Amino acid sequence: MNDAAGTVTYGKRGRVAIVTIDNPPLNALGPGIRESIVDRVREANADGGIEAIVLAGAGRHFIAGADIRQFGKARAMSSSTSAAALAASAKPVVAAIDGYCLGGGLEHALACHYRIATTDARLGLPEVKLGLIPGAGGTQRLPRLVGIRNALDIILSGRHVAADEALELGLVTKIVEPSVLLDAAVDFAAGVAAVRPLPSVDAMETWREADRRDPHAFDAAEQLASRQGRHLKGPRYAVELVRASLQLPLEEGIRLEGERFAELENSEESRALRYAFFAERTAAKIPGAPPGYVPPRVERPAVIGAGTMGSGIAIAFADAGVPVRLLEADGEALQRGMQRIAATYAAKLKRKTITQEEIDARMALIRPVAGYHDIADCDAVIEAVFERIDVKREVFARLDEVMNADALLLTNSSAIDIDTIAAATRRPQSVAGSHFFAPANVMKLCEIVKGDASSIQTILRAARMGRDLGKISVVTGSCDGFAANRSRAPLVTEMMLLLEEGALPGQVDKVMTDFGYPMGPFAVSDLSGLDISYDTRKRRAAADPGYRKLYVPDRLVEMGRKGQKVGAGWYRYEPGDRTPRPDPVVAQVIAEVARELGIPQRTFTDDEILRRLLFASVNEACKIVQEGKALRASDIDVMWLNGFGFPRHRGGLLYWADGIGAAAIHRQVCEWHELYGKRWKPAGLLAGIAAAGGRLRDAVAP
Ligand code: 3H9
Repeated sequence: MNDAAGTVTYGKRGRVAIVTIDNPPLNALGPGIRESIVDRVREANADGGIEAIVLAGAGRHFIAGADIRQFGKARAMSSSTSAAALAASAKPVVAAIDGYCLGGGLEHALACHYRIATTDARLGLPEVKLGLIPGAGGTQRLPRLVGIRNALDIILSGRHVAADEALELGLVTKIVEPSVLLDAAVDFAAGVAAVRPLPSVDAMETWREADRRDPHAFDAAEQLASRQGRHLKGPRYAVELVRASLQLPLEEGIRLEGERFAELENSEESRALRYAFFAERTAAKIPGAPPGYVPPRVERPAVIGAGTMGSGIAIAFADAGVPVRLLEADGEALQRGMQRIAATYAAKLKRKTITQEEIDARMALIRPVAGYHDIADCDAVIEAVFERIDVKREVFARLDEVMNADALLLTNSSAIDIDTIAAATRRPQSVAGSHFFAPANVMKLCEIVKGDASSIQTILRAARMGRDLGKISVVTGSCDGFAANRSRAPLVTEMMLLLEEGALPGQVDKVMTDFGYPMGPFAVSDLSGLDISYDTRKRRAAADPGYRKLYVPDRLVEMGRKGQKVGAGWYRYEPGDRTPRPDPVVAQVIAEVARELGIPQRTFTDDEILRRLLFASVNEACKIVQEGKALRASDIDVMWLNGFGFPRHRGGLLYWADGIGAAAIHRQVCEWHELYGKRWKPAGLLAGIAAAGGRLRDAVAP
C-alpha cells in the first residue's frame, strides 16, 4: 500500500453530489480522509443546487477500513466523528458499495441513510481479528439495523458478508451489477431526495423491543467471548457494547465504544495481531519476480499418493472449486484414499459446516486415476507419496517422461532435499516443494521450497497455487526439515529432554495451553502419531554420531504406544474419547530412562519450561535466517502462526521473543550451551542482534 495521502473528491450529477474516497488500493481511511469526508458533506449541504449525496469509493472498493498502520498514532479526527457527520447530514446520503466495505468502511456506510451494494460487495467488521472492536459506531448502529443476534455474529466472527446475505439481513437496501453502481446510486439518491424524515439507523427501533425480550440473544456470543476472553479482550468488550446498544442512548454507547477502542488500540494483543496481519502480507512478497510476470493459475492439478496428505491436498483443491485428479497405482490404496475423503466430508456434514449438495459437488471434482497417462495433460502435479528418497525419485523420473514441458512439478516432501528429487528429471527448474501441513485441507501454511535449480517462475506459480487454495504461501530454502519444521524441531527435542530431567507431559502441555496454544505439544504428538518422527530420528542418529537420542519416545513407539489411533501414546485414551488422561506407564518409562542415563531429577517452573522450549526454537530460527533458508524472520512467525497453532495474539515466535529481548535470550542460550552442550550453540545472528540492541523480527536473510 502506498504512503501517498489519499483524497476525497467532490463531483456533481444533476442535483446529486458524489463524494468519492480515493486512496488506492483499498480506500483505507488514511490521514486526512476523515476530515475531507466531513468537509465534502458540509460542502454538499451548503450547496443550494444539491438535494442528495452519494458516498462512493474510487476503483473497485468502497472502504477497507481504518488505515491499520496509523493505529497507536495520534489522529486529528476520529472515525466516529466523520461517521457522525454523515448521519447528521440534512440531505440524504446514499452509500454506493462495491468490493470491500470493512471495519470503519461499513461503519461509515451504516451512518449513511441508504446503502446500495453491488453483487461483488463484501461487508464486515473484522476488527476483532486485529484485537480491536469496531470503533466508529459499529457496535451501536449494527444491532439497531440487523438485530442483536446478527450483529453479534458479524462482529465476533469478523467474517465477510456477501451481497445477497447483506440484502437478506437488511444491511443494504438494494443490489446492482458493479458496472451500473454509480448510475443506480445517483438515480436512487435523486428518487429519495425529498423523503423526510430521513431513515437514520440511529433512530431505528425495529428490532429493539424484540431484542430486549429475547432472553437468549447473548448466550452463544457470551460463550464464545468467554472462551476467547482468556487471552483476548476484544470479543468480551464487543458483547458488552452490543448489550449497551439496547440500554444506552446512541451517543452514550458510542462514547463507551470509543473508550474501549482506545484501550484496545494500545493493547499488546492488538499490536501483536496487527504485526501478524502485516507479516503475512510481507511473506507474499517474493523477490526476483520478472517485471510484469503474472504467474498463471493452476487449473488442472494432479495429486500423486492417496494417503493422509495426498487426500487432504485433493480436498483442498476441491474446496477451492478446482477439478483435481488423484493418482495412486495401488487400486486398494486409491479406494481407501477416496473413502478417507468421503469420511472427512461426512464429519463436516455432521458438524453442519457443509451441505450434502456441496459435498456432492466437491466429490465430483476429485477424479481417482490409476496411471501416469491419466495426468499427462495436467498443468501441475503435487507428489505426496511415501517419504523415501528412492520412491520420490522414481515418481519424478516418470513425471519427467509424461508431463508437458511447462508443467509444475511439486513435492510435498517434509524433509527430503529438493535438489536430489529434481535431479531425477531433466527439468530441475520446474521442480520445487509445496509442503502442506496436516490436515492439508485445514492448515493454512504452505511452505514453497526452493531448490538450487528451481526457477523464479516455478516458485511464483507454486506460491500462487497455495494462495488460490486459501493458504499462506511462504518461500523457504531446501534444508533438513525446511524452515518451518526445522525451526520447531529444537522445541520437540527440549520437550522430550525435559521429561528425562523430571517434568511430565501433562505439565509441559499445560504450560503451552496457558500460553495460548489450542493443544499442548504432547497431545499434538499423540494426534499425529508418535511413529511419524521415529524413522526420522533413526535416520538422523545413523547419519550423526553425536546425535542426542530421544529414548523416551523411541521406547514408547517400540511398546506400540503410537498415539491416539491406538488409544495410548503420551497419554491414554478411553475408546471413542479424545480426552488425554495421564498414564502411570508413561511416568514409569520416563523414570526408567532417567535412571539408566543417571540424570538427576528436579522440578521446573512453568516459565522455565516455556523458555526452554521456545528459546531453543528462537535460536534455530536465527540460524535459518542467517543461512538464507528463510527470507525474513517475520516469515518464520507467519509459519508458526499458520502451521503450528502458535497463539496469534502473541504475534509469532520472534515477535514474542522481542518482548523478552535478544540480549536476555542470548545470555540464557549461552548458559544452556555450557550446561547442555552443542545443541544450544548460540546462532551468530542472535549474538549480533543482542549486541546491537536490535529486534529479532526485523532480521532478513543476507
Ligand atoms: C477499523 O476499521 C477500525 C474502525 O472500527 C474504526 C477506527 C476508529 N490499512 O491484503 P491485501 C494493505 S480496523 C492499511 O494484500 P487482498 C495491505 O497491507 C480495519 N493497509 O489484499 C497490502 O499492502 P501491501 C478494519 C491495508 O485483496 C494492500 O493493502 N479493516 C489495509 O488479499 C493489499 O492488501 C480490516 O481489518 C488497511 N485497513 O485482501 C481489513 N487493508 O501491498 C484489513 C489492506 O503494501 N484488510 N491494506 O502489502 C484485509 O482484510 C485485506 O487486506 C482485504 C484485501 C480483505 C481487504
